[in-house]
Order: sequence, then C-alpha cells, then structure tokens
Amino acid sequence: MFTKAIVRKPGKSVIDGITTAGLGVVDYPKMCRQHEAYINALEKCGLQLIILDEEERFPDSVFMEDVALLTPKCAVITRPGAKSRQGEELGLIEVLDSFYQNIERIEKPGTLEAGDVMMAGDHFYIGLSERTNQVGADQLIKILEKYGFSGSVVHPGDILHLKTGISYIENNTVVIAESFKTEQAFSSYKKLWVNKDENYAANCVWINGNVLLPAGNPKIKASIENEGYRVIELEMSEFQKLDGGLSCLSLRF
Ligand code: CIR
Repeated sequence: MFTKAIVRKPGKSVIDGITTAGLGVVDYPKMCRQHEAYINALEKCGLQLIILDEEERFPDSVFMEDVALLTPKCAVITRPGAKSRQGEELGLIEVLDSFYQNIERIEKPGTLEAGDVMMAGDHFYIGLSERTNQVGADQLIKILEKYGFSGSVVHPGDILHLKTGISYIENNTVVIAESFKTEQAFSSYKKLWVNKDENYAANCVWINGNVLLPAGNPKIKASIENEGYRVIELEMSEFQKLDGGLSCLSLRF
C-alpha cells in the first residue's frame, strides 16, 4: 500500500520540454487543469500529497518520477541521462530527507532515469535506454542488494523508458505493450496486452487497488476492470505531447 505521493507543478517553461511525439505545442492552462485532476485522483486513492513548486529552470521537472526511485527501505537520487535534465534531481534531496533515513545516489558516469525502473515486489527491472546506461543500472543493482532487494536489466527497445511500455499492477500482473511480445523477462507474470492503437496506455499506475489509466483506451480499460481493479481515467493529452505518461508525474511511497 502507498500512503503518500510527491508531485511537482508544471512550470511555464514546460512548453520547452523534450519531445519526439510530434503532437503539437503544449497548451499550458490545459496542462495545469490535467495536473490538478491527476492530484485529485491520487487523493481519491487515499494518498497524502506533497506538492512541490514549479521549477522553471528545468522544463521537464513535472515528470519528477525520473529523478528519484523510492523503495520501502531507501530512496535513490538518480542521474538523468538527458543533458537538459541533469541537476533536476538535486531539488528533491531535501524533500526526501524528511521521509527517508537512507538516501543513495547514482554517480557519474552512470546515468539512470527512474522511468526505466519497474518495481515488482522485491525485484526491480531496469531498462537500458538512451537515458539509462549499464553503469547506472549496475550501480542501482548494487544499492538494491544492500537493502535486500534484487535487480535485473532488460532491453526495452525503441521506447523512451521501460515503463513507457510496461506497468506492474500487483497480483503478479503486468499491463504490457505488444512490442514486448518476444521479451522473456516477464514470462512469469500474467499479461494484459495493450493493443498497438492504445499503446500510450501501457504506462498506467497501480495505487492501492486502483489503476490510473489515460482516458480513451477502452480495450485495456475493460481488461484491467475484468481483473477486479477500479480504473480511474485521466486526460493526459498535454503530457503526451512531451512523451510523458501517468507514472512520470509522481513518486509514490
Ligand atoms: C523527457 O523526455 O524526459 C520528458 N519530456 C518526458 C519524461 C517522461 N518520463 C517517463 O516516461 N518516466
């Protein structure tokens, strides 16, 4: 169960965030409304929210999941692979200090963005990507082992982060994009496959029996509901324009 979440409000500079989506320019007021709805959904799932101020120096700082990994026993401050995001992680250290006794760091030349890390119970899958390198993954595995967890590397292929294509929703179940069809690493899990035309919904978030899902993906919504979860749909158009998904918008712990 999660009890808290940290989010960061989008700053106006978000319109200059990194993007490959080709979905047009971010509508900032609309993004702020979507972010408020996201916060309301987290509260509806029973979480107490820590809401951080806008950080205009870092356009992508609303996607704050990438700069820290929170586990039940330690927090890990990451080292983003995207140049324009390096330094963004520093703003979280003080915040996490009041919640965690153990704070670890990914160090140069390692890079790691926590969008590439999927927690499934005591095991953590780490995707190697343009943002997360082998050195960063090895450092994280060492840290995890120190706390009694384990980690392994996977190759998610041509997507931004591992969790762009797969989400663990507890009960030994993953929501998973078809591009992972030949990946053996997840063979022991029950798989809810996401059709190509609903690809963006492969990034969803389990919170205490609920699953937050991007609005407008009826097929995967039905499969998730069929498993007994309550699905909360959220409009995500403005975040999708910047390649960002639901999980990236918060750190849950
Ligand atoms: C970036 O490219 O870094 C941001 N525009 C989007 C980050 C999305 N984060 C995530 O998938 N965990």
